[in-house]
Amino acid sequence: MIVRRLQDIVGGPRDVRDPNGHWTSRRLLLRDDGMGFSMHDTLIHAGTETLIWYKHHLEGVYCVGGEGEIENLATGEIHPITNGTFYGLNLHDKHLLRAHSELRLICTFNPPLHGAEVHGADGSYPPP
Ligand code: 9YT
Repeated sequence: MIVRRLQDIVGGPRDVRDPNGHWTSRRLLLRDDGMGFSMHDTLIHAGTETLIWYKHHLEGVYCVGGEGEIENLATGEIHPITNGTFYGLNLHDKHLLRAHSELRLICTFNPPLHGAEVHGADGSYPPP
């Protein structure tokens, strides 16, 4: 059984900062933990807009705090995000993520991240 607490991750190697300052990802579960997915407690900082396109991963996201929106760049649809909103990028959907206030998101990735990934210029993480 794996038991971890956020307070033990903050400030350590599993606490990954976006080089552009848009988000902070506290990586609770990673590839080497062997569960087939990763799970992160992620903060999207207020006032940011981030291009995301996970070509090599599927991501499920559950909002537990803050307010923002996601714009699907294939369709132009904009969906508000608040506490209790889930979205799943089942089509590797290219999108813009905007945080009106600080968003707190629980993110899961399949395949799992290995730990230190940050976004490339196209908004993706490298292939596993
Ligand atoms: C929602 C989202 O994808 N935010 C960017 C950070 C990423 N989810 C992560 O690695 O925690």
